Amino acid sequence: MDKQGVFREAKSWVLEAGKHIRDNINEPLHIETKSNADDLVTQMDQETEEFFADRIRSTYPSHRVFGEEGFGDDVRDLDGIVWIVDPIDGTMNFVHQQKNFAISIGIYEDGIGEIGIIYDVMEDVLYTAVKGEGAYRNGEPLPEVLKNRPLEKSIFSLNTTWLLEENRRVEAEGIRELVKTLRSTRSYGSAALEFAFVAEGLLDGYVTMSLMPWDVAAGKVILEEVGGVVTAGNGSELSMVDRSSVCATRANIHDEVVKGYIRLK
Ligand code: 2AM
Ligand code: CA
Ligand code: CA
Ligand code: CA
Repeated sequence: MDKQGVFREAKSWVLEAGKHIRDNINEPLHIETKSNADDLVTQMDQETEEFFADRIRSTYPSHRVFGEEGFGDDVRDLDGIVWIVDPIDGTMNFVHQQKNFAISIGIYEDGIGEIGIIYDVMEDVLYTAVKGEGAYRNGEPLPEVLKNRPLEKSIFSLNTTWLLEENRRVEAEGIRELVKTLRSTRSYGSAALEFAFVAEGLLDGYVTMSLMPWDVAAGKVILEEVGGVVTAGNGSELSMVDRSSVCATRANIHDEVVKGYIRLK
């Protein structure tokens, strides 16, 4: 793959799609629900994914598209070049807040994350990485994330769902212990932005129990470029084809979090 060429093209499409969303942010929304009443999708999610699928297919006919809203291909493996696309990550924020959402695109070649792009649309902040070439925020290099900060002085992003006893995926007691150990927690409602904030050093970690490949594909490439570690909640390799738990942190605390606090059900 001509990584620089594909990266330039992808970046320009992301900025174009983001501008379209910004320009239409006050237009009435067509909102539908998916798996349940709180699982929202809008026409803008669908239009944006269709925009990427059309551009990718006409420019790179051999590449495949793996997207949340169904305009891509039926992807079950990562052979060849696959664009993993979340047209709007944080749809609930998009609907309720008209901010705090992102476009997320990860481009993988034979399972290796080569390009990551996360665009905070309303803030006009673009996080990018090409594997082996560092991560950037609006074109400025991001430094390696701090290596020596202990868990007791760390801030993690964490959804309160995982503190509820009845959740299906993780032992809540372990997560409560984690909350007690940490300095504090935050919850932003956009997995892609939560990855970007860890890469930027605003957060020290992001732990969550149920994400899809399009939530994490770009964030993994970006965070790994600044020395972060990204795995499933049990420390195993993160799946880029199936739903997974996620532990994404600075390197020095990753093992401690996975082994000491996250007990998957
Ligand atoms: P979305 O807005 O693209 O759906 C909110 O905590 C985060 O979880 C967002 O990144 C959101 O992405 C994602 N999310 C929402 N519903 C989800 C689901 N059913 N499975 C996996 N991720 C989900
Ligand atoms: Ca969704
Ligand atoms: Ca998402
Ligand atoms: Ca989405």
